[in-house]
Amino acid sequence: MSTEHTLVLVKPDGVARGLTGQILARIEAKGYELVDLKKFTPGRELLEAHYAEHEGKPFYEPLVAFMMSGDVVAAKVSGHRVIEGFRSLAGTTDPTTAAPGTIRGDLGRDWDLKVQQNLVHGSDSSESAERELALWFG
Ligand code: DAT
Ligand code: MG
Repeated sequence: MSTEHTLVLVKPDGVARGLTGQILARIEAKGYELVDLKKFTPGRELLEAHYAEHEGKPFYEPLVAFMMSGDVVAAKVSGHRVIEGFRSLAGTTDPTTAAPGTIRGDLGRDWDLKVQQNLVHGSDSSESAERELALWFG
């Protein structure tokens, strides 16, 4: 078995709504390991580096502002194929139409025209995971 690592963020909407425990429980119930956890309000510099691929898109500024609006819980999660597996648990980006059974589909919906408040972030590839884990966990 080859173990990989991914970055999961419970975004400010998830923390503010008291869903952190439920979200982390789904990750553990799937059989993944929570290797490291921290809770804090991220600053602009970290978020701009994290979301560099989206710079210039219409939702970029609202996204950074939303992510700075309160505490997030960052998790380093490990397991076989966890990058793909967590993306599948999270569901598609738009929480209004994400499939039932997923975190976004069961617990989320859209509240804002400018940015989708979709409860969680998960790295989308091994390159992203490595880059993002270095940013959030050093
Ligand atoms: P994901 O979080 O599913 O990997 P992404 O990387 O394409 O999605 O976008 C990052 C975040 O930006 C996403 O979680 C919510 C927000 N976002 C993406 N596309 C959007 C859109 N068309 N309108 C509003 N917000 C959007
Ligand atoms: Mg993404």
